[in-house]
Amino acid sequence: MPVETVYSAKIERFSILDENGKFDAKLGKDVIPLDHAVALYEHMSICREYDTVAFKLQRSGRMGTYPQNWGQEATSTGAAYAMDERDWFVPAYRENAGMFWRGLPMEYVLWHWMGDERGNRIPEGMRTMPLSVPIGTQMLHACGLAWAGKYRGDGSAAVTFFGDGATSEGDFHEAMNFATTLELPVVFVCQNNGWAISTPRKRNAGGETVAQRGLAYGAHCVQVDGNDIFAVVKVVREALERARQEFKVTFIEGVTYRMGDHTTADDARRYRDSAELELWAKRDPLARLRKYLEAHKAWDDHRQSALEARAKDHVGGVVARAEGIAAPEPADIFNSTFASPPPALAEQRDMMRTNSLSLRDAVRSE
Ligand SMILES: Cc1ncc(C[n+]2csc(CCOP(=O)(O)OP(=O)(O)O)c2C)c(N)n1
Ligand SMILES: [Mg+2]
Repeated sequence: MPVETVYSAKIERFSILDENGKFDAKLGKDVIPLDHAVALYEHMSICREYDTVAFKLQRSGRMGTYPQNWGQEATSTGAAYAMDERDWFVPAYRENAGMFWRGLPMEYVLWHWMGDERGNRIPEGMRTMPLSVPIGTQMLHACGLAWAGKYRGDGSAAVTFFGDGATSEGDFHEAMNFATTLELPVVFVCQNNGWAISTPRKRNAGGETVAQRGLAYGAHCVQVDGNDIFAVVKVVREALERARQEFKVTFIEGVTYRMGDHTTADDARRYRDSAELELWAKRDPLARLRKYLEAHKAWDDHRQSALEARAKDHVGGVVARAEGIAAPEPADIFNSTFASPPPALAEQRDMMRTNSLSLRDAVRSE
């Protein structure tokens, strides 16, 4: 019996705008018009300011834990830009910039991290899911949303985001299996930021690339420079066409880097080399887009200072709105999981109501 190759594969890596601002005119043709590139740069810059302010809110005791998105803005913004309104955006927790591009008011994410459920009630019709902290669960939700879209024939697709570490969770494999065998219009976007808390990528996911993890399921798999918004838009746009027209699943590995700590509860200096940070600072997604815009005479120092002032102003308004609403009732933590709570939870809720009432009465009577 001869030996035949029954399967072989390769992973292609897409890059259009490199870290020095060098642009591949052939691959990058018609991907993002110049005026849109300006709008995307302004958006990501405002999101960067937001991220810095959110970090300070936590440090000054005005918010709970916060995971910085710093350095990863291009992957989610590029994907959101490539999507239609009918598509579902299904994030983890480093996709603020993409959620905001979809139109989510910025105070919602602050409310979430302030422990207020109102941050998870996404405005009707936005087709954006609340951010997901349990690692991997959202990929299965994306499959359900895509399945519903396929059943209804509404032409929608679901784009879900997760980290490199999440690809070692069972949920990832179940979602890939589900999506590929049922031929669902799902695009899987892995933000490979090099780390899963303090575990480096090579220790949390084997193989040369993370992208190849999708091959076993029969997904179309590509790697992209996740800090290059042009390349991200191109691969997500193609993946959405593949999803809509052929119900073929795409797995995209966006190679990026987490510039901050894992969350505000972490100190990455304990396990990470500063040389790595310096290397990735040079690959910053905003800096390279600014170089591109300057080369096309669409940006200058004057516009930059005006933008920085506008970003500060805008984010200041967001914080005022986030802090300006009445505090939630403690018993509200029981109200957002079940339509009708199971008896054990109802009992705990009632107990909490009684306790917080008696606590309030005790304080008042003092
Ligand atoms: C189901 C589950 N297990 C464990 C955790 C604790 N946890 C929080 S973040 C994280 C690492 C995630 O790494 P990765 O998927 O690479 O995402 P990143 O934080 O790097 O964006 C872990 C294990 C969790 N939130 N949920
Ligand atoms: Mg990671």
